[in-house]
Amino acid sequence: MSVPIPQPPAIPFLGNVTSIDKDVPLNSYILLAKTYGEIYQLNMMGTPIVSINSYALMNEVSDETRFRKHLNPGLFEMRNALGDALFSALPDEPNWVLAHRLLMPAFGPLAIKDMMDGMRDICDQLVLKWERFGPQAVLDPSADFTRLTFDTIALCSMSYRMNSFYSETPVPFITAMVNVLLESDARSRRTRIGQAMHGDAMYWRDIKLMADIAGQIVAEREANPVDKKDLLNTMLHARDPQSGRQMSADSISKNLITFLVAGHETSSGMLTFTIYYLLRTPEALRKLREEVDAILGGRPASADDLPRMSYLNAVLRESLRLSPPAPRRGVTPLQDTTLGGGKYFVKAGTTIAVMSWMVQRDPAVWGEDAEEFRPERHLNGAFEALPPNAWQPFGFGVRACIGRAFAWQEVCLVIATIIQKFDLTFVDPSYTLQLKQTLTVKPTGLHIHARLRTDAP
Ligand code: MNH
Repeated sequence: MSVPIPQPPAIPFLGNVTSIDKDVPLNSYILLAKTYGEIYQLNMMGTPIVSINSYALMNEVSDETRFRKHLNPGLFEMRNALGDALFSALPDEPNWVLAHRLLMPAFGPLAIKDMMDGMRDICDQLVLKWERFGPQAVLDPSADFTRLTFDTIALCSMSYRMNSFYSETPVPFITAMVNVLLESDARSRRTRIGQAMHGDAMYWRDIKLMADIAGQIVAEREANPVDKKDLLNTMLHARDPQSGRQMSADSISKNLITFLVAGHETSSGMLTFTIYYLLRTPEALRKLREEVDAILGGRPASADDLPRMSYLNAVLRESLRLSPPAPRRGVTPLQDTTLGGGKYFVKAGTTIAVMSWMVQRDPAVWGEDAEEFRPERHLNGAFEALPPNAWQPFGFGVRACIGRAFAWQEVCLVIATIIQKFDLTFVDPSYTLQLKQTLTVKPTGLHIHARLRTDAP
């Protein structure tokens, strides 16, 4: 027998929309999960959204025979900018199938190793900046990591220099992107009349600005061809052996923008969360430094060094467990179904929000200290021995992250290099984690000092 899914009190017409925090929706979802438990349902202006918060339920929906990716309303609005490119495509859209098949190899293990020089180039720019600013400077790691990840994806996948480190304020693409992300989400929460009264000229102008920059990158490559199997050349020239199809100009533009957006926001959040957790946990910072010094000594990290740093890898796994920068994903049942062993009925097509932020703190998997940052829990084969689908910061199945290996190598390199070079401290030792949310979440208000180490090997 199924039981009703718990639902917070709703008001007529708008439903639960007004009870969700406008700036940081995640904070509301965390509170709701603490109040209602493993599952609850919201009514968003007439549309039901089911949120799931336990390992058991996430594991159940991680099954492509019963469930597939579903765009939540905010992501659906992002199609205004990203169309049917990889991230925002509907299930099985033809351009997704083509782009997925052609572009996966551009982010495979061999291709990623070849990107090491580009990654180091940008990482050195960050190190030089922090070194030159000196130990008194108040650094904003989130802003500098955004410069770093944005420049890295553009250089490594398109051989294009954004030069964000030479700009005091965010470069125009970033400003337009943040506006479009926020506005897409806001649009999804407005009524049709509310939207009609709310002008959208700036929204469409920002979308055009992003498309213009994509056009410029393509035009420069076409005027100056290079002999390289990077993402851009693959998009421009690869042909699907099965269908003989090539990507259209529109699909190239939308995917290029997608890679610039998806390729930096999350990795930048991951870097900032990791620095936060390390500063909060001196014991982990000390162990990490010991490992970095033992494996690298004073020399620059190579691509082969990074996987050998087991404590570093455990730190990153733990950072993504507690604070996945993409804190939820959407799925929907292919047919009317039940969840929780027959307990909860869910109609085909219903939006289910998988709250990985909550699930990855489920004591059933992680124990009573689930809320603590403890990299040791992933060491000595423990990570590999986790129950299936317990750790999902990169999503699941055919629609999982295409940039996972890229992000991992980039973040390993940057954290190892920073720890090798600097002593870091909080500017405000009483800082507690505050979140900022667009499509992804990252810490806000975090400031640090970086002093060159005097005890470096
Ligand atoms: Mn990434 C999909 C998280 C780095 C490009 N990414 C996803 C999904 C998650 C995710 C979760 C699945 C979303 C969903 O189910 O709706 N991504 C991350 C995290 C990092 C990350 C936590 C870094 C940390 N992603 C990157 C990088 C790139 C990238 C770097 C580009 C190089 N991600 C993508 C693309 C998709 C995606 C493209 C969509 C894939 C698809 O649907 O086919």
